[in-house]
Amino acid sequence: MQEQLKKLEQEATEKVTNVEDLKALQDIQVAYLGRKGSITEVLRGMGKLSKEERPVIGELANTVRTTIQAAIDEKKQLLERAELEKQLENETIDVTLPGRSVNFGGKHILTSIIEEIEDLFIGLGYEVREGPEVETDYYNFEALNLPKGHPARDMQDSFYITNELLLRTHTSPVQARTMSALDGAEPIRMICPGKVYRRDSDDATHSHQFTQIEGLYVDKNVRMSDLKGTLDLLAKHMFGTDRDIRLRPSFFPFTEPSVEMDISCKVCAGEGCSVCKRTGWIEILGAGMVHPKVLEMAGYDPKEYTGFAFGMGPDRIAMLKYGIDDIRRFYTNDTRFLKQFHEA
Ligand code: FA5
Repeated sequence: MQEQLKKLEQEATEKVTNVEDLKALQDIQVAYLGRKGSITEVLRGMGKLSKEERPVIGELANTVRTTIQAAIDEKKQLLERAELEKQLENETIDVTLPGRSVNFGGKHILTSIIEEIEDLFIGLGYEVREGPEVETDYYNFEALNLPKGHPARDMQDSFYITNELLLRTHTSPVQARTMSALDGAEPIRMICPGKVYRRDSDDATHSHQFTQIEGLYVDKNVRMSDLKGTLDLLAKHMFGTDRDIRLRPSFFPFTEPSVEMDISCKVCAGEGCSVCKRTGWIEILGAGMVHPKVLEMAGYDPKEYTGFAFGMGPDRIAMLKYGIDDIRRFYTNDTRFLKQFHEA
């Protein structure tokens, strides 16, 4: 039995030395020291031994057990450390790898253009106002000298919600709203940026939803030359002095006389291209002296007060300023396009 125990000790410690993973080590522990393990099996035969032999074999069995357990414990520590090192090695962070970039948002180009125009007019003493995008027929048309059935309503194809409500086709209703609110009591200098909607077919320079900025100046002795000077300043501020502008006589029922302002096309340098419809010019705004009837309807005495108004398209201004070939780029949200205009 002594020999058997010695043999088991040798066999077990050898196996422990050669084992390479924790699971196999656990199996060795069970196979030799477990309740049904080899050492336990040997000790079961102790009953057959003489009184003298029993303590000797008992002591030896304990020593063998302790030796095997010590070998297993030592190996366990070694294997656990090796496993940890392997894990750490696999999880190493390569600090030289490029970091994950964060996508920063930025102002939409139209917002920047609107703010640039607002800054200019605030500097000239104008205040910035707002009006509703769902507008009444009265403010969108009637208060602007466009009664129901007036043929000039066809100039602005509209999205009606009910007979009396529509998506505003221009920012001019804010003129009428501002004047009516003040009811002839004081002079006005205001601009109003906002979204407008028309049943226009989309093409390079037309969108069914676009932006406008309205301007209104009402006071005593406001003249056409004031309007011209203001528009000239606007053009120089937005485009510099090297771009040509022209004013053409036009017609709007709410202004008399009326003009339209064109800027020379930047895409083709005035040569003619698809953006300017081969004319070398792009229309950016309509303007004129406020019609006496409009002043009167809003409570201003046209004998005492005169005024000018303008409505411009910031979309077209952005196109002309940056040589953008299609208005639809502002609304299709291709971030590669929009990012070009983000401030660094
Ligand atoms: C008007 O909307 C008038 N309310 C402007 C006005 C205001 C005249 C005050 C007199 C006094 P018009 O329809 O021309 O006018 O539009 C004005 C500007 O909006 C145009 O010059 C153009 O720059 C822009 N615009 C018009 N239609 C579109 C469209 N479908 N897509 C993009 N921009 C447009």
